[in-house]
Amino acid sequence: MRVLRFIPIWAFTLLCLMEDSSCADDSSVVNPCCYFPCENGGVCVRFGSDGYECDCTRTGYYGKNCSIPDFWIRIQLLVKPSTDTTHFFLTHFQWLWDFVNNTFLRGKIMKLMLTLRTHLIPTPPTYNSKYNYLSWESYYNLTFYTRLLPPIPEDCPLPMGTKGKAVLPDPKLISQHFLKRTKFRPEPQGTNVMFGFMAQHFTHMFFRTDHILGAIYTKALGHGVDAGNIYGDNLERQHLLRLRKDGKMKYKVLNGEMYPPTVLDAPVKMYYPKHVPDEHRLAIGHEHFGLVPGLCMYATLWLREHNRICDILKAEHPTWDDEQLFQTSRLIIIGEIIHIIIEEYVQQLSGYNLKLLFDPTLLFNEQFQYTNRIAMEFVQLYHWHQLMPDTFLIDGDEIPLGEFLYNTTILTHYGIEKLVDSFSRQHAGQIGGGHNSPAQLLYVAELSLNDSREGRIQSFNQYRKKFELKPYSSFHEFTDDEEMAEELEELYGDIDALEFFPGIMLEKTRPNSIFGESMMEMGAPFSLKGLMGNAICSPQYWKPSTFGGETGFNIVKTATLKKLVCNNTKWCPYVSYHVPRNQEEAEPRKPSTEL
Ligand code: FL2
Repeated sequence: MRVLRFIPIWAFTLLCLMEDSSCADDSSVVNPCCYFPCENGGVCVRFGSDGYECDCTRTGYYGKNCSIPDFWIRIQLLVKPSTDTTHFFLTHFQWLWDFVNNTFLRGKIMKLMLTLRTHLIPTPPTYNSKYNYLSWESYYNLTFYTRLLPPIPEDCPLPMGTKGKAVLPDPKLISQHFLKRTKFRPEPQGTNVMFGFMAQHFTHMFFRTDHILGAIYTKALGHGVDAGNIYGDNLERQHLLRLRKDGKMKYKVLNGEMYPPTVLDAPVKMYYPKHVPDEHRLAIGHEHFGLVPGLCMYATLWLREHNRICDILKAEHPTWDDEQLFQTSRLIIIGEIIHIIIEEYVQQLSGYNLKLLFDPTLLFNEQFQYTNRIAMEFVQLYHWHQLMPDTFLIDGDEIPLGEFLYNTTILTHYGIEKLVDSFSRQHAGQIGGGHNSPAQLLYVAELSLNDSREGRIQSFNQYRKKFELKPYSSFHEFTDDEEMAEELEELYGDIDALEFFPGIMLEKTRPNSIFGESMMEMGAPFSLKGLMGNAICSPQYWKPSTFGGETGFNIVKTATLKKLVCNNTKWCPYVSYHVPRNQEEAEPRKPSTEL
């Protein structure tokens, strides 16, 4: 078998040499893997110049292209409800969920969702943007983002493989024509600007593309929730930001309140416009966070929370040194972040009536690996600039987006309470459906599209299949916007050539929802694997001693956004990830309001 396979190549080479022709041997032969022939997770391996084999091992399918389901898969396919059915069920029947949420069923269903979702993420990680086959380098080298699907082979005849046009559309055209906001469209689930800044603050700890090395590399080697946006993503930066006393972070006191230090006190690299003097340059874990007041607000809140926890730990452990107080506080902060993200942030995002539960013990009897690697596809789908409004309404003032960004005085001018209150009351924009990205931020979408081409990311429909969704058969099925469907068809030529990024952003939204089916069904597995795959969720770590005892463990287990704010402010503003839903929430808050 082996020998036979090599004869044609050998013969071909000889022929080449004898004929003395240019041996640009296979220019006429298309790499068969460019057709993406292997279905259901089968791996395409090229043999000879025009042969291929699909490795269907443990996919549950067999046949030349892994297209025939075995007995068990057949049964599963029969009983499995569609994702749209499941979604409808989870977002309706409030009375049923009111019951479920108060029984053991809440944990059971949460466990089922966690396992079903996280099983879609390969672990250990597989490909990266340089290797479309398994390699030690790809597994071991943490400077790469990983990839769920391998890159489109370099030698394919067309940019998307074998389908679509010879030239992909200009990124500027995509952004200007399909993404650019025409009129602000509020997000129908009631998501607010407070959520928008949390999304940005949270994700930028693990989305840190290294633009010097290229789009396929990351600077965040923690590959998950490590709070590197608070403490810095390397030891040197962390030490510059630390007070080196009682485990605390450096800070500055202004109007009797704690704020981040300036670069004069904590000399770390920060990006600011040239005209900003050093005494106004705040020093924060992430070098870009000084540019956006909403991010400075979260940075201040987490700084205060860290130092507050240090006080609590020190009171119980007077013998602990600075290092132990710092390290333990950091673990508590990471726990709080995961808790708030799952039970409040993802809750808001999902629109589910099931009350989401953060309880790592749910997975202790399951096959689950406590590792995570950030995927380039996750980076691509999390471009949610549509959330940003055109104008911020803060304490009666109207501040256009353009004057809000790069403004270093807003934070201390209004103070944390008024910013939280205003951001929590203001509607965010709808993410899905197109025509809702602020013009000032379109360049980011263009960069993202360029990155996706540099990484040779496979088509949107390929990813639909990877996440067990039905591939779209036409642009009209993909979007209800007739004009958009026709224009996209004109630009891409074939629905199977539609790129991942425009696909995920422009897909029709679900009724009254923040975005479409694909963003949700693809985002959730990445997100939940990253949150639950954290070391602190493992059986070795998830115990009181890790967090300095029951006190710290309870802080993690009962963390809320409201406590994060109100334990660290003088008065308690309206604080939530959704705009007020009733009269009581809409009631104005004053400096006298207590937690
Ligand atoms: C995109 C999607 C999610 C998170 C980040 C980006 C997301 C995560 C989980 C869920 C829904 C999402 C649902 C609630 C889930 O499966 O929970 F949209 C168990």
